[in-house]
Order: sequence, then structure tokens, then C-alpha cells
Amino acid sequence: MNYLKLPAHFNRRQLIQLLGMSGMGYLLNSCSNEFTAKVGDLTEPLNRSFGELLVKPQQLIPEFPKSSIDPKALLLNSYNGTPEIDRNEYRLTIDGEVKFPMELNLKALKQLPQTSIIMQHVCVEGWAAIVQWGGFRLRDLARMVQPKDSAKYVLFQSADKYTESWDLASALHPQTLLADRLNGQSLPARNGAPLRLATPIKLGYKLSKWVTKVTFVSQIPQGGKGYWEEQGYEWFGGI
Ligand SMILES: Nc1nc2c(c(=O)[nH]1)N[C@H]1C(S)=C(S)[C@@H](COP(=O)(O)O)O[C@H]1N2
Ligand SMILES: [Mo]
Repeated sequence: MNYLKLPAHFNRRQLIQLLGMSGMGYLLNSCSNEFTAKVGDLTEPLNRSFGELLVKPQQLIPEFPKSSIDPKALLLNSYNGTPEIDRNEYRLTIDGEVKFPMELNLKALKQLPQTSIIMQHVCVEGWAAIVQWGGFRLRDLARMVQPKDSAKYVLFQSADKYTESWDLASALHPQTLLADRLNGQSLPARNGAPLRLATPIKLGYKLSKWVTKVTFVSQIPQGGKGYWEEQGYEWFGGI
């Protein structure tokens, strides 16, 4: 079970609560070896460049069946409420170590190939929910801006000032999305509209809501690991 990396303050009671959840049981019973291998895979290529990662096959996490989606499952956690975002004014900035920095509006972003995934969202505070996210792959966005060989990490900024930092391999994983749909509906504001991160390979706190800026960097700046990570949460946050 060493693949489930939990922050230091996570106590036994919360762990038992988490393991008791049906979806989590599924995850532990059927996929533990596979998952361990995958996390190992993802940890190892931290120094790989965009070009290498794009051609390297990445293992896909098995999806949950549609029947397991629970629209009523508790799914809400924000450190500072829901920011107000005007969809017409909204721009996603993609910059840093890229050949073609961009600022895209929602209409432009909607042109990217759309996909969806049914996965389990796991919050380390002791709840989980199986949800379907729809949106576009972050790797498709990366293909557009062309990260340079020097890009090794990705920083995410959000409208509520939440920050995150990821390794490049996880960001380019084919199941890592910027989502604008939840369970077949447009993404509600409180869940991160217009765009939030979604992936089955990371814990809930890595999945920034209200993303406004994606920055490719060669190093994570001092104090820039992420809102919760700077307070002691584990950085990789893998599932
Ligand atoms: N911008 C932003 N993103 C965030 C958070 C936040 O407070 N602000 N909370 C994180 C945490 S801890 C979790 S578990 C998920 C919760 O997503 P949900 O509110 O859609 O369930 O969002 C993550 N992304
Ligand atoms: Mo969370």
C-alpha cells in the first residue's frame, strides 16, 4: 500500500474511512501491483524532455464503469470559496519554457479534441467520489505551445490564488485533462469552471480548479510547490 502517499497529518481513522469506500476497495483489490508499477514509472522520468515523453508510451489507468458514477457523492473542497469568473473575459495563459506562449479564450480552447474519463477523485481529507470529467488533454495543449527541452515541471495558477506544481510526465499523461464538464453537464462554478485539472493518477489536492495559467519551467521556484504542499502535503501526490 506504499503507493498511496498520504500527508503526515492523515490519521488512521481517516485511512480506514477511505479504504471503506467502495470505489477505493476496487482500486486496492484489483490494481495495487499495476498502480505501484505506474507510479514508479511516473516518478522515474522526471528529467525527461517533452519530446521524449510525447513518444514514450504511458500506461493508462483503467476507467470505472458508467454505472459507478455517483452524482450525489460529496465532491467539494475549496480553501477559500468560489471565485467569480467572467467567461467572456477569461483567458488561459500558457507560458514559460515554451516555443509559442499563448493566451486562449474558451472558444479557442473548445477547438481542442474533446475526450472524457470516468475516474475516482480521492481527497486526503477522507472522501472519494467516482466522477466523469470531460475536456481536453493537457498534452494536446502542450503540443500547441511546444515546451522546450529545458521544461521539466508545470506550474498551475488559479483564480482563487491556489497554486500547484507537477512533474512534466504526469502533466503529459494521456489521461490528464483540463476539464469543463462534470458527469455530462457543464462544470459547475464551485467545481472549478471554466477549467480544472482532472487525472486518475493524482490525489484531489493536485487537481487545481479555476486554472488561469499553465507555466512550463525548468525548476520549481522557492515556495512554489503548491498551496497544500508548502504546508506539508507530499509533492508528487500520486494515487
Ligand atoms: N483552485 C483550487 N483548486 C483546488 C482546491 C482549492 O481550494 N482551490 N482544492 C483542492 C482539493 S483539496 C480537492 S479535494 C479538490 C476538490 O474538488 P471539488 O471541489 O470539485 O470536489 O479540488 C482541489 N483543487
Ligand atoms: Mo482535497
